[in-house]
Amino acid sequence: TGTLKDMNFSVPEGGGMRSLYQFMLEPPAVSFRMTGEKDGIIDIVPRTGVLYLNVSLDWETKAVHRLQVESLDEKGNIVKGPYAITIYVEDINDNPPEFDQMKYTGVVRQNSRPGKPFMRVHATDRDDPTTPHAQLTYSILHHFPNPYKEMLFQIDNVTGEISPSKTGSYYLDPQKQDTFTLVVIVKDMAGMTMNAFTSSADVIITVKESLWKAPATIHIQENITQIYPVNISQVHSNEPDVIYDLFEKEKLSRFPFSIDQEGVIYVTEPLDREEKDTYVFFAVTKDNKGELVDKPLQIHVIVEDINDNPPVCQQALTVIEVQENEGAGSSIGTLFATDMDKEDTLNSRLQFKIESQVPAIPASNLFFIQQDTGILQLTSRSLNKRIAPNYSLKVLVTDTVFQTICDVQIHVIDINDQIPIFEKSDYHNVTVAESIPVGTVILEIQATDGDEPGTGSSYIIYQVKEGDPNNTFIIETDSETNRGFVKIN
Ligand SMILES: [Ca+2]
Ligand SMILES: [Ca+2]
Ligand SMILES: [Ca+2]
Ligand SMILES: [Ca+2]
Repeated sequence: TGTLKDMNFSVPEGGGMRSLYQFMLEPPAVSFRMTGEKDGIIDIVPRTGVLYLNVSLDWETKAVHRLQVESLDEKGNIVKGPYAITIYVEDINDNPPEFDQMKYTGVVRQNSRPGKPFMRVHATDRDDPTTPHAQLTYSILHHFPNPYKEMLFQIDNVTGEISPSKTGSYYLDPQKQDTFTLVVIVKDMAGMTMNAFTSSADVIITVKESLWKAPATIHIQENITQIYPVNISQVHSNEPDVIYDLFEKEKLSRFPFSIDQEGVIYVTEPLDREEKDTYVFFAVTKDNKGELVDKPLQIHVIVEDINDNPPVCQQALTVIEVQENEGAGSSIGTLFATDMDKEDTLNSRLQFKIESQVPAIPASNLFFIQQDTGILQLTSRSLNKRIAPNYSLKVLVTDTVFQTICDVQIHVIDINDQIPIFEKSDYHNVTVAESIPVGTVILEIQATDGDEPGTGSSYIIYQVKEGDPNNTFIIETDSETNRGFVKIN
């Protein structure tokens, strides 16, 4: 009890009918009168001054009631007041949280990033949001079906956002299971007490195939003339608003591919198979902070060959020696040529043909070249050095698109009819120390040959005929002097 003055009260909601206070009558006052936000709940007994509630207060309806009280004399005139009486209603946890929907539906793509939300649930609680009574926390109660040890989905307990778990990011596969039902619950009191209220809702999740898939190997013909860049493929992220980029592993000085913000991949310039015939790189997606969104996809490009390289003579001039006594049909040598186009294809298949023979004596067709091997043969007659010591051939080498002329020179040399003769019949003894190093020359020997100098006919090959079963010695020939050097092998 107390005298009439301004007063504040703090009253918990609920609790039913009760009296809060009693004001004392001070003569000449004989009664009290209350006005303001009584709302049919709050009043004062005029003769006793008891301030009372006739039913419970409700925080959710009205959190503050502002009232005025005056005291009156016999005639009804105001003695004191009005005084301000303010009743603050204290919240109690008397409302369970409620989901906005009974049932939610969402779609998730296979291989989505773990923790990346694809949907959210939301609940409200009518209790005082500044108290734990309306502090909500979300969790997953059931997960149907639940085929792995860990759940495929997770929920952010504060925001209600649902995302694939690490397990889900790895295992979700619409081929195996394309629908899941989660029962999610929300608790108030931050879920911290047994007395918290709980509500639940169903979440139906559909799993869809990942859009983020590597395209099949891309085949690009080399050196195509068209307007670059040329669209060669496209990738699609599962996430909207990602930034597409290409990542090159090989660190090429020139990287001839690009990607646009729709995921379309381009080749930016003509490719040359003979320079590089395959490219491997990665398509990546990033968010606006530069973090990777999807796992990088490997892109594989094969450059297809076209016939864009002519045959090349292996030597500017191919020189072949032929002895006078070689018979008709003898193979006398091979013209070698190459082609940089893809091997074992028609683009690099070479064919040979003799275009001309100078001099054309005693006939113009003394030589024959095998069309597909380049092997040269004598046609029918043997050659005679007195008629012509040299012939020049022009050989056409073709890959059916390109042609190259290769020069061949034929040297006609004497018949190899002279035998080599040693200058001495006996070189006596040579004494060497047993520690002598390998390769040391221990003896020089000399023989001569009467055939044409500087040709194979007069070149002398020395061999140890007997007395050296273990090949302790070798003999090398100086090709200019025909001198032989006996060395330790
Ligand atoms: Ca509540
Ligand atoms: Ca309440
Ligand atoms: Ca070619
Ligand atoms: Ca080519």
